[in-house]
Amino acid sequence: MSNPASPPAVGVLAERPPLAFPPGFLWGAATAAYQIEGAATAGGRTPSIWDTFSHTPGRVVAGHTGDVACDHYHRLDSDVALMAELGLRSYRFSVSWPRVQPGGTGPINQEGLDFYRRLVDQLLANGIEPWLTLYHWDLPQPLEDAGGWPARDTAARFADYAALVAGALGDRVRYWTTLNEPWCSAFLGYGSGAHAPGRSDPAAAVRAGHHLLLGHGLAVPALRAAAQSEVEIGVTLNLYPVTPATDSPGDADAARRIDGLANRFFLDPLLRGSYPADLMSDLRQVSDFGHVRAGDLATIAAPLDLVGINYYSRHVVAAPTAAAPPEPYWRTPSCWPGSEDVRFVARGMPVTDMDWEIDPSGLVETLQRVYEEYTDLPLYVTENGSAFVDAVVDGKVDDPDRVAYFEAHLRAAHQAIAAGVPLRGYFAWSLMDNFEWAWGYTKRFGMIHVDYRSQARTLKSSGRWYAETIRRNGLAAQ
Ligand code: IFM
Repeated sequence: MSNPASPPAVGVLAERPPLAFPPGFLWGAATAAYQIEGAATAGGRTPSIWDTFSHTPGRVVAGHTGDVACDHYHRLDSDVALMAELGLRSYRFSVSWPRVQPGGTGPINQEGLDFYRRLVDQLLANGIEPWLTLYHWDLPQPLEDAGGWPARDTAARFADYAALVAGALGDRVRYWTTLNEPWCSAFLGYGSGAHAPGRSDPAAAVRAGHHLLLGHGLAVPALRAAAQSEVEIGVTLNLYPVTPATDSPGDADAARRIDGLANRFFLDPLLRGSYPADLMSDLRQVSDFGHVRAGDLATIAAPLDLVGINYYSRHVVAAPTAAAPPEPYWRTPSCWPGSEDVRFVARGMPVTDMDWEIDPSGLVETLQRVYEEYTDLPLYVTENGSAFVDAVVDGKVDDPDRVAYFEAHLRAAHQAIAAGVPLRGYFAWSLMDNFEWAWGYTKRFGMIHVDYRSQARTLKSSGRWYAETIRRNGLAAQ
């Protein structure tokens, strides 16, 4: 007699059940302006900090720049046709600030704006919900010259820009994200210097973080007032579960510190209206938080309609030791002011081409944490994806590792929904291969392969798989 509790006989694979997502689940793909548009000087666009940075020798791998990128600016029609082919329900893109408001102040640049109006209209015509991010790292260079994000005035300039764009597109775009991943803007841009503008000054990074939050808080009501229809406004954070490598008190404290800098620095002001006391104490050698003025935190905690979460991996950390191994740029000590001595530990799990450990359970944890500890607002995974080395063979790109990554993370997203998390949508990163910041074009995240010489687009097998997932509104049994 067979025992019902015993595992399946050898050679019989347990079938994974099909998973249906809730009706109306928003299936999307995401990109960002500097990573795909190119046309760096077209239509009145002026330089952003990423133009300056990428043109500075030694800053980006192989001297790559976003001058041409995927030339999306000139290929809008055919790119939207590809989105329609994928069956996307939504497309998350960012507006290039220096394209629509060259220099970062003054009136709107009609030619720049027209590009986004055409994009939005074409999306709508194809039944694709536009999702607009106002700031995905391309600060107009003159604003950096005037002090950049460490300067308080930049927050006010951002709110003006938000109102300009909302006044122009608020009648047709429903979903708005103010900032994408302010941790990166603050701590990679001004802490480690691995991202534009390439400054390495921990105190400036902390001020930048605050002024990004303040800019968000000022932009939310400005945007709502300027839009001529009902809009849903949120912010996108790149969140990481932070796990101690062992149960030692030292490792637990390392995890607390990194969690403070990576997650709570942003979540607490936005959703609780305060900075965590332990974080401020950890940062006391770096900043006395004298840049925080009365009323700032109430401004930052402006009521939102949704929260966007970008999830890629987990941080596993340990207390300092004398010999810390070299780390990828985003784990360099200068990204973590006040916690420079914490060690990031690799667990030997499979990694992507970014060297990021593949850990879908971290997505469930992150979604549950935000819901249980911070907010019952609708949540969206506004980015999730993986870089792998892809090859075009006989005109085709087969990328089973990326399919497996998406599948595992969508199973995790479904698990979170089943546990009660109000997750309303998922955006694959990325629609197409693109300029991966300091890595230039050497890392490919796309569901569409881009040949940067010919600009030919090839749908990868992950793109076909995602299209089928959208069509089914869920995952098939395997
Ligand atoms: O390419 C980036 C994107 O711009 C922001 N989130 C992470 C992605 C992969 O590194």
